[in-house]
Amino acid sequence: MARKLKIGITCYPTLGGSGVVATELGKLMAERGHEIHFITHSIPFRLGKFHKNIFFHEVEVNDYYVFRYPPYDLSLASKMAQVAKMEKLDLLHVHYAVPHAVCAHLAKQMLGDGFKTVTTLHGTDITVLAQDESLKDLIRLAINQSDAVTAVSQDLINETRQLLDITRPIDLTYNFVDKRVYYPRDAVSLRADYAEPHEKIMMHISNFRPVKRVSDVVEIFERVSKQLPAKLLLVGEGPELSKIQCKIRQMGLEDRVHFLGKQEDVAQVISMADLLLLPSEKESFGLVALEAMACGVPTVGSNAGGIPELVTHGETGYLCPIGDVEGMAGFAAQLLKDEKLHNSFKEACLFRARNEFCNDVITTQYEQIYYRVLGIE
Ligand code: U5P
Repeated sequence: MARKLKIGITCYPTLGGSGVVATELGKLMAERGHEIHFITHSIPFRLGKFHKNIFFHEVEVNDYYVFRYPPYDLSLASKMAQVAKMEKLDLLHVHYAVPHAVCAHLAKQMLGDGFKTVTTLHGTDITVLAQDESLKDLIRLAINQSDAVTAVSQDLINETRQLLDITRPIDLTYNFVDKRVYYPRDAVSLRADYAEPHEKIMMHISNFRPVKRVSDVVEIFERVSKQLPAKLLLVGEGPELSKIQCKIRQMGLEDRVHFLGKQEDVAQVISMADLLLLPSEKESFGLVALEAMACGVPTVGSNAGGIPELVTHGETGYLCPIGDVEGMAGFAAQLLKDEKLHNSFKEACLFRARNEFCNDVITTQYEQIYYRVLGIE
């Protein structure tokens, strides 16, 4: 049996796909007997209950008065090196290239070449930051200096190569969900709080950023609700929320739309839905579509970024070009009107989530990458 590792993990500990996946991965690695050290500015959201193999090291930033901007990146790099030395870490796995991979590179300089780093690209770090010419060279350096680089979709790998002119190998490691948490939950009584038994529930879950095109969600819903009795549940919060509330009032849809705010138990909430809407402009993976899939809920959305790698058009959902609200509404209505079709999509969702994106499969892939960079067979 291969030896147990001591792994440092740095991620954005707040809500958002990359932080969720990094935290879940740490928990799963700890269950496999590895020792996990989170090095972040606050305790990761979703870390949950105590685990004897998980430790948390807080990065404290010195805000000495001469600093116009407190140097978080330098504090993080120093903390990484300090924890690596003190805890005898085998490697550091950082999620997000900027600034985490850059800090890991600095830490490596302090520790010597024997220390290994793995970087996972989650999307925004490449798709947004790499467009900024002033950061391009720095991101390229961080990626090239990592001992292994992974990305959460083939689309993101292609984009990274194209935008940053990167030729080094990048492993494809899809995001995953824990099948012990994400499965179809009993939601009969919860559903009754929001919809009549004959009504269908459509749902959207996001951070309400412009890139999620929540306005399209409302447009799609309005078209569908002209064809069949339906309710829309909106979960999460973010900058576009008040604009969306306003739009819903203007369209006279208030009595058919419910705002649930930020929710922690997404598996329970999503189990109420008959359909998830994800019409994003850009999506490197689309974690909520996977969470929905694992709970037996098909997705209707856009074919942006990595979504087509996750949602199989005509089997586990339907995808249309970005902004094609007519097309998405047509497919959504078709699926919601036909119970037999809906059931077959539900079965296909459960099968695909369990087989392709399950925690066991993806955790093993990451573990193999760790052993590979450490030269352990
Ligand atoms: N999320 C929540 N609660 C919310 C809204 C979102 O836990 O109220 C989670 C989603 O379930 C998903 C992540 O795991 O945040 C968002 O992923 P992404 O859309 O940033 O990829």
